[in-house]
Formats: sequence, C-alpha cells, structure tokens
Amino acid sequence: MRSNRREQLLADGRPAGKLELRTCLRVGQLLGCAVGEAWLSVRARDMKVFIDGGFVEEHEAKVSVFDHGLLYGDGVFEGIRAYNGRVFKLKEHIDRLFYSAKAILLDIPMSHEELVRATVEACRENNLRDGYIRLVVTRGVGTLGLNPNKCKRGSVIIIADKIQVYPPEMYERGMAIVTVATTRNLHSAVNPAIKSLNYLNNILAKIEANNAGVEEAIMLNAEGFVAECTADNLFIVKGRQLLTPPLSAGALYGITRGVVMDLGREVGLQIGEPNLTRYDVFNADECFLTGTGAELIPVVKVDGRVIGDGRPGPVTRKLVEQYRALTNTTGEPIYA
Ligand code: PXG
Repeated sequence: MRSNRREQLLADGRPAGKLELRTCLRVGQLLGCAVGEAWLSVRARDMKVFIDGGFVEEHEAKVSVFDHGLLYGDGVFEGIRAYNGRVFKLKEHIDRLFYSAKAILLDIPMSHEELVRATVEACRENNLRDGYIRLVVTRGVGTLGLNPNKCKRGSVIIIADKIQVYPPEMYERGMAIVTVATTRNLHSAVNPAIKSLNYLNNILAKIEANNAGVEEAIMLNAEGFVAECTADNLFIVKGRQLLTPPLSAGALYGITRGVVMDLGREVGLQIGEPNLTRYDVFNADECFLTGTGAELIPVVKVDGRVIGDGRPGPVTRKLVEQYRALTNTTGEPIYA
C-alpha cells in the first residue's frame, strides 16, 4: 500500500522526499513533540545511499526481490556510529563484518580499506557529523532456491542516517528490563557471534519485551545463563568487579562491550567474563547495557527486582562519562 502511494506520487512527478516531509510535518504537528522534529531533520532531503559501488538517491536505492538477503536473511551487517565528525571504531566494525562474512562463507566484493572509505564517504555525502551508519552485505541475487552458490555476487549497501536513541530521561533514571522466554540461538545452529541479516531470534525476544512494556530484554542461553539483550550486551558491577557474560554464553562480540572493558580496566576495575545467572544480575550493585545505538544505559530493575538502590550507580555514571569523552574525540575523520 505504502509503496503504491509512493509510486503514484513519483509518477505524478512529485518527489518522494517532499511527500515524506509533508507526512512528517503532520506527524510532528499531531504529536507536537521532538519525535516529529527529529524525523524532519532526517527526511527534509532525500538522502544518498551507497549501493554496489556508487551513491544513488534514497528513492532509487533498491534491491532485487531475488536477493537472498531479502529471501532468506542471508547476509551480514554492522551498525556504526559517527560522533562529532568522526566514525567511531570503524576499523573494528569492519573487522567484525569480515568475521561474520567468513563464518557464512560470504565473499564481500570490496576490501577492508574500500569499505572504510565508502563508509566515511556515505557520511560526507549526507553532510553528517553525528549519525548512525548501517552497513549491509547481502548474498546477492540468486534463484528462489536457498542455495547460496546460485548467487553470483554479494551486494554492499551503506545507509548513513540520523540516530534514534532511547529518551534522555531513561539515561538519567535507568531502565527496567525483563528476562524473556526466547533463548539465544545455539552456537551449533546460528552462531550468535555472527551478525547476520537473520535477526528473528532477537526480534522474537524484542516482541516479548514490547508485550511486557519494556525497551529491552535479557536473553538466556539454552543452559539458562545470561547471554545478552536483544541488541545490547549486559554488564553488572559487584564491588570492584565489572562482569559481562562470555562470548561462549551467546554474547555478541560487542564493540561497545570491548571499549567498556578497556575503560573499566583504566579506572582500576577487575574485569571478568564468568557465566552469569539471573540471580547474579538481581543481586548486582549496578547493571547497565552497552551497544552502538544505546551506548551505555543504566538498568535499575530486572524482572521486578530493584538493582542496587534503584538509581544509576557511580561506576556506571563514571563509565558513561568516559565513554562520551572517547566517542567525542576519537574515530575516523569524515571531513579531514
Ligand atoms: N548484541 C546484539 C545481539 C547486537 O545486535 C550488540 C549486542 C551490541 O554490539 P555493539 O557492537 O553495537 O556494541 C548488538 C548490536 C539498532 C541495532 O538498530 C543495534 C544492534 C543490532 C541491530 C540493530 O539499534 N546492536
């Protein structure tokens, strides 16, 4: 329905960008809130999207219905952030993209260096200093059978957009989360270390979080140990210990997770990656989540149990401060 309306308008000769601007204005007026304004700043112009070697206007950035990324979720991706004119931890994200691709035997048709350059260029093309970059590599166009050998060449897509984060008061007061019934994928099935385009495991957990009226959810592995959240890694603080589940428990090798462990070491915390149970989380002094999108967000309630004194703790607040300083001053320059 939506795309039909869009096609019609394009056939009328009116650019899709204008339609979205008007739609957003209406949404903004109706809601009368910052959400509408945030959308406006993103949609007031047609963005440029990198697709298979070049930049095209957003409304021309399309993939085939025979792309196995669409048909089977066969592909890999990264979510990257830019702060203050620099792309944060870009090399690490592209390293992880190549690791994910290797695990699914996907040949990325660009080099590491070319991907770095194209990602930075995507920010420049869209005049971004702060934003969120989605780097996607699909298996490419194939037949309706699932055999990836029928796909001749992978497709590389880079979208550089504005970021939507949790509401600011959630960072100040902390969030409540729940544990959900959907367990994290088994290593022997779809290894959770692979950042693949097949995110149904996480989406099912997210649906449970939505149903419970919270923003995030703890996913346990098949053994009942904490793995991570749907799009974030989980940390707890106990005394001077900073603990997070090991990768073997089903945690993603999170880039933010790695940064936070380094920052923790710098302030003299003892870093550990033991198996954690819900009991450990309930009885932690502090708890927080990490992710490129979420950054560091304090958790103050888990399954109805208040964590610590119910407010973001001093270790979390210190790490947030240090993380902000790092994101604002380091990274691949966009406008060098
Ligand atoms: N665990 C999972 C399952 C993730 O997908 C993280 C942890 C955190 O990793 P990083 O490297 O970001 O510190 C992620 C990544 C989004 C979005 O649109 C975010 C992620 C994944 C998919 C979408 O906000 N987070």
